[in-house]
Amino acid sequence: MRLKIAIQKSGRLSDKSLDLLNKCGLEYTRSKNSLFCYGRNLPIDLLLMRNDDIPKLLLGGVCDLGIVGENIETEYSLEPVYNGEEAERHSLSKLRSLGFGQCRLSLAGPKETEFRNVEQLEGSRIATSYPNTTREFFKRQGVGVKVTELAGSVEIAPGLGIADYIVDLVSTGSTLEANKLDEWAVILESRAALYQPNSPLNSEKQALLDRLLQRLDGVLQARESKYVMLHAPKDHIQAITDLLPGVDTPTVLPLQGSDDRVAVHAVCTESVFWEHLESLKEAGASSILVLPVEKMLA
Ligand code: PRT
Repeated sequence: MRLKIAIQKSGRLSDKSLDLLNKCGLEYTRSKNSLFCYGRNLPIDLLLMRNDDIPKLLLGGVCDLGIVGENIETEYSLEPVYNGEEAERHSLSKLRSLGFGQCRLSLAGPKETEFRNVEQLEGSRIATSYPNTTREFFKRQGVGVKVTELAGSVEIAPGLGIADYIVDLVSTGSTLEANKLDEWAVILESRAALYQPNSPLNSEKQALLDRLLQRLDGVLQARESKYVMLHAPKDHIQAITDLLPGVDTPTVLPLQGSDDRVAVHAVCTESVFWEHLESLKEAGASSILVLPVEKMLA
C-alpha cells in the first residue's frame, strides 16, 4: 500500500510543491525518466505530470492526491458541462490551500477601449486557455460571446486580430502591461491547493494521509509564524502582548539583576512586520529578536 501524489513536472508549481513535501519530512529517489519519485522514508510516492492532466489522474484513480492551482481544478470541473453530455460538474475535494502559486484569472482588453461593463462585450471574441471557466463567467453575466481556445500566448491575441479581448492568468500584471492591455475584471482568484477525489481512501491510506496533513499543517503554520523574544517593563506585559500578532499567552521569564523588567517569549502565528516592532518599542520593549520557526506540532 502506497499513497501517490501527483505534482507538476516542471513549471511554476513544481519546485514549491517539492519543497513543501520535503519540509514535511518526505524523502525521494527520482526515477531515470524523472516522472516518478519513490518515497524512501514513507510509503508516499510522487508522479510528476503536466498540470492540466492532474485532475484527470485523480478522478481516474491513478493518484490519491494532487497539487494544482484552483484555476485548473475549476476549469476541469466545468469540462462535462461545456464539452460533455452530462450537466454534473466533475468534483474534487480541496484538502488544503497551500499558500503559493497565487494568481487571478482576469478579463482584459486593449487600453484604448473604454470598459464600462461586461454587457458591452456582447457578441465579441474572447481568447483564453480557460474556455470552460470563461463560458461559465459570461453565461452567469447573461452575455453572449465567442470563445476561442488558445494553448498559450493569449495576451498577443488582440494585437494579432484573433480576438477582441482575453481571459488569462495574471500575477504581477506586467504581461498585460507589455501588451498594452488593461485588467477589467477578476473572474477567479487562485492559489495552489492539495486535492483528492471524492471517493474515500482505504483505512491504511487514510491513516497515512492524516499523518501527512498533520505535518502539512505544521509546515504551513510555521511558515507564517515567528518566535519573538524581547525585554519589557513588568507592568506593560499586557500592552506588549496585545501588540504581538496572534499571541494570547506569552511566556514571561525573570531577568537576572532586574526587578522591573522581564523577558517575554511568544510564538506569533501571524506575520510580524516592522510596524509591529516599532509599536512594541514605543510600548517599552527592548532587545527585540524575531526568529523563524522551522516546525510546529500543536
Ligand atoms: O506545463 P504545464 O501543463 O504543467 O502547465 P502550465 O504551462 O499551465 O504551467 P505554468 O507553470 O505556467 O503554471 C502553473 C500554475 O501556476 C498555473 O496553473 C497557476 O495556477 C499558477 N500561476 C501563478 C500562473 C501564474 N501565476 C502566471 N502568472 N500561471 C501562469 N501565469 C502566466 C500567465 O498565463 C501569463 O502568461 O504568467 C503570465 C502573467 O504573469 P504576470 O506576472 O506578467 O501577470
